[in-house]
Amino acid sequence: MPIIEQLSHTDLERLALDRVVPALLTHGFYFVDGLLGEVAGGAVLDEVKQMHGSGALHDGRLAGSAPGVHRRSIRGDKTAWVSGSERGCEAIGFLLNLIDRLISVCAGRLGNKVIRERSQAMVACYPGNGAGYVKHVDNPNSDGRRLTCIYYLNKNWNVKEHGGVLRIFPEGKGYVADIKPLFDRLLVFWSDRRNPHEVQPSFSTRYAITVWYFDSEERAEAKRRFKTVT
Ligand code: AKG
Repeated sequence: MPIIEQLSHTDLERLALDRVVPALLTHGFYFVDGLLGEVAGGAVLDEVKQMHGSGALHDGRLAGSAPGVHRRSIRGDKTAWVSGSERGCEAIGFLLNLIDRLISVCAGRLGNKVIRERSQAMVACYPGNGAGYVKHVDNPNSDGRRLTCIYYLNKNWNVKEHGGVLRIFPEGKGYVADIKPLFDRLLVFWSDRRNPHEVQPSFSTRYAITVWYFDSEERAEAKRRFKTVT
């Protein structure tokens, strides 16, 4: 049964405390399938397709790359940033609210960091032309991002044909984790150097929505640093 149809506060707590928190503390990442179910997940997908179709997605941003480096050789996605309260983003707003609730239950159990705020949501599309995103760390230099949450939206995804695997290289572990970008799957992982990752070349249109939750102290410090630099 889709999780959303049975998701009382107790169920959400159980998911957070019995599954997400232990997996994060042990392995550094966790994914859950069937988060919203067919109907609500489908509504999110429709909104994302609508955004894509209307030209709202643009080339993904590159943080501090060397001059002359071709953006598409690093990341080939198209993105847009939304709060979830925009017209036409109601289902995305519903998804974000659910992820917020889940992470707020986890937050107090993930060490002594205060995790309260998050970024806007990044809606991303790899257009299926073989583009991916080279190996990188979301937060290599203490910009405040603590947790990365990615919700995937791809029905009938066949890795052999479509590629698009997210490969995580957990720091100091002798294995990699290959995550398929499957419809209605939510992935959570530490945003820092513990989880270098790459998106392998994608040969079909690949949609995802990402949010980052902040360590309040590190975020405030990063903002102070940024102000003194500019
Ligand atoms: C990023 O946007 O930083 C990614 O690594 C994308 C991950 C994914 O879509 O699986």
